[in-house]
Amino acid sequence: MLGQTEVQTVKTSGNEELSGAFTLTSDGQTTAPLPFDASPFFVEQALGRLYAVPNVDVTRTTHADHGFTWTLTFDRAVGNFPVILANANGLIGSGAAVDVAELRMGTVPAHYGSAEGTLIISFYILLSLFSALYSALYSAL
Ligand SMILES: [Ca+2]
Repeated sequence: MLGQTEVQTVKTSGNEELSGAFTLTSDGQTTAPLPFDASPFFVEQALGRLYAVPNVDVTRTTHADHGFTWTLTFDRAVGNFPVILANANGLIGSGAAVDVAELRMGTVPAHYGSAEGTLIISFYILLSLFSALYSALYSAL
């Protein structure tokens, strides 16, 4: 029943050690420059300033191609979030690149906001009322 969180990865890479900075864009809004070695907290804060981006948790790992991978886990309620755009223009180093990938597509909870879901919930509320009434009557006998 619960929705699944969207997970995207932002991966910098190059042929040599990188320096400089890159930016991330969502729905036409761009972050402040993110240093090549930005902390997860820094990225989280920068994304938090873009109104189109919901709550996001960020973790960071290193890899062999002279860069980092930031893993962005989006708020459950947003469902399938559009892939964030990255701009590597400010990254310095041979072959410097930033790639964003959707690691897991988000989904909203089943029956979220649907008439069917409301009906099911109403039915369970009625059912529990009846069973409470029945128990009360039964124990009164
Ligand atoms: Ca998506």
